[in-house]
Amino acid sequence: MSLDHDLIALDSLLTEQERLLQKNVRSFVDSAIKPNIADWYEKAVFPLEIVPEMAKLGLLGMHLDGYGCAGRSAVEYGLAGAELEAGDSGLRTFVSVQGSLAMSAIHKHGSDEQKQQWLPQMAAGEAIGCFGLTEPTAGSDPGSMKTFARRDGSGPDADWVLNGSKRWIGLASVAKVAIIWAQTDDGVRGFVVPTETPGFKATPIEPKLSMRASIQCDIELTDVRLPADALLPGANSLRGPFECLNEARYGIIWGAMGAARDAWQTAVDYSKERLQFDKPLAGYQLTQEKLVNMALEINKGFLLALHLGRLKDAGNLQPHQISVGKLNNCREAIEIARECRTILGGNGITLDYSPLRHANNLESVRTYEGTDEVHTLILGQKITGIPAFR
Ligand code: TGC
Repeated sequence: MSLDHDLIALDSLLTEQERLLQKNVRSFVDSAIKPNIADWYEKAVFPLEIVPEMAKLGLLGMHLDGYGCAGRSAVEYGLAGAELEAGDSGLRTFVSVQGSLAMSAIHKHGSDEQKQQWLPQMAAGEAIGCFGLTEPTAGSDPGSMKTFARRDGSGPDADWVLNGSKRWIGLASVAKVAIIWAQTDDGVRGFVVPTETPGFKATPIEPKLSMRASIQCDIELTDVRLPADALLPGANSLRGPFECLNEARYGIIWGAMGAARDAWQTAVDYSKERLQFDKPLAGYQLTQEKLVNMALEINKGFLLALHLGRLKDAGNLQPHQISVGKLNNCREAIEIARECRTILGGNGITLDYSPLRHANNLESVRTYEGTDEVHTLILGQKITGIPAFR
């Protein structure tokens, strides 16, 4: 499939190395994901078999340094995310949960022993990780989490015992390790929990109308006993998980535009072939206006993503700027995917075409990692100085 959306020579803003990575991931998506995604989506399976291929491409923890990670730039991570989400949001979400959340938590906040133990096997795709922050009654307000970690005894070597529940945790039922955030007597702390630990139970949430080629789970933690060194030493408050969320939210800025681009290209191709009243749909002014308006937003969305990526690579990206990108690009992408469906008419509601699948997935993407409403209020606070959360 050709790609016609680039009206402003976006490619010219990329380096040779960035273009090569983009090309390699696109070709992986074209050969390994696109031919199978409708089947995976219909059957609601996450294709575990492609994890080793993603690892081989260096996509797991790709923007992290050392410990077997690829050490790629933020822009390269974003470009890969866009290509993966052009395949399906569920596949990009796996890379994001693995690299931006679970591995980032260990990389940013873990001890050297925790990094040595987990990061190489996670980068190699031999261990899947998940990130347990959200709870059944604590979504936008993770500070109200009820999961509690108590020390069993005194002194630095005392075990931790975790009790509570988590919800909407990506990949938890296939994960080997979970990063679990819990209240303690000293505030919110993070724990590295091997999922084989007695008392850890993950159950997929089914059936879903979105992200069907991905897994989201409930987790129950019942007297999960951990050694003292399961604590992430570098995370001392809610700031710990938020610093990981920044990474995942950044990836979404790119990913959402990848889904939009794929939906749009599908609509362009269809409209050129589909005849109505003896003329291709693409020849009607109404269709052209839709295609043009969507192309403008895709070009602007990618420009925004690239600008924020360059800021991130320079070490200057601020959390509120991530909110600008996540809010705008998710909002535009879902509108684009829905508008593309209109061009496909009735055929657009089948799994033969990607736009409605992308639109359904984007319902999740605009909700996780901070809803539209949360990012609006983060920006409202930035502009007015007044937090409207409480
Ligand atoms: P607040 O008091 O404002 O902040 C607490 C501490 O965190 C710091 N902080 C940040 N630090 C870095 N980056 C950010 N983006 C940060 N946002 C806040 C803050 O400076 C403070 O630090 P310190 O040192 O003083 O302790 O906390 P609040 O809860 O009142 O904040 C309000 C709000 C709404 C911004 C925050 O709660 C929020 O972002 N809520 C949305 C939560 C969210 O995104 N949840 C998604 C969870 S992950 C998930 O859904 C799983 S998806 C992946 C999967 O499939 O598993």
